[in-house]
Amino acid sequence: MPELKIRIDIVCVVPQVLESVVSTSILKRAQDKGLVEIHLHNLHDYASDAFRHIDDTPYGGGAGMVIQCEPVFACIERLQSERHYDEVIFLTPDGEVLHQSICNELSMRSNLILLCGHYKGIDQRIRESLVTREISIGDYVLTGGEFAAGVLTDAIVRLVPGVVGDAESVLEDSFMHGLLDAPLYTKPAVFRDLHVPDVLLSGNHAKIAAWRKDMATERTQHRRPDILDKGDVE
Ligand code: 6GU
Repeated sequence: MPELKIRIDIVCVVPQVLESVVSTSILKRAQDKGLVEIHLHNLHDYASDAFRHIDDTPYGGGAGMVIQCEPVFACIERLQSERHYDEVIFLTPDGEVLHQSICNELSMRSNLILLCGHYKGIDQRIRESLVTREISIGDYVLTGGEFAAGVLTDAIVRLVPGVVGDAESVLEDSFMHGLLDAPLYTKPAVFRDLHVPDVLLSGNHAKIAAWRKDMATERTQHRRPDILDKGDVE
């Protein structure tokens, strides 16, 4: 199998928000194993004035501040002069809503830039000249794109071969086959008077697989009928 490695550069206003996210747990292990590189960039480092300003008031008036072209162009053009990027993704509530299929697709890329907005938004010329794709993580509004970039990074990195120990577990997760996961149990078999379903203790793998499929279907019908309607169940 070819060695797959992904590099993600996150360009943002408050990199501190993401420092612990990228330096602990699975994201840390993925980097230690050399499967992933994650770099955080602080837009203030690319400001052209001594006060490290990166935003100003909107032309035409209105509330809130807008991130300026200069620092964003300086940061992204510097990165692009060092290597080719497959996508420059702007995290924004008016982007395409994130879905597992987008994560699957992005996990096969080599180099990605994730650009986080903050304040009211960013200058439209950045979106038109630098950004190749715009993604939202759902229909609600956050103060900035940092958490969204953390979510997207986590969802992509766990799909890179070798990052999650058990490849089967990644493939069986909720959404991968268009169904939610079946319920899970672990030891002990009886806790207080709560019993693990007998079928899971039976050792009959065919019966267990059939039970899981039934439970997953039932759970999906009940909680997310919209997924079943799409008909992408394998
Ligand atoms: Cl990507 N950014 C912000 N600020 N809010 C969001 C979002 C992104 N996705 C959902 N809400």
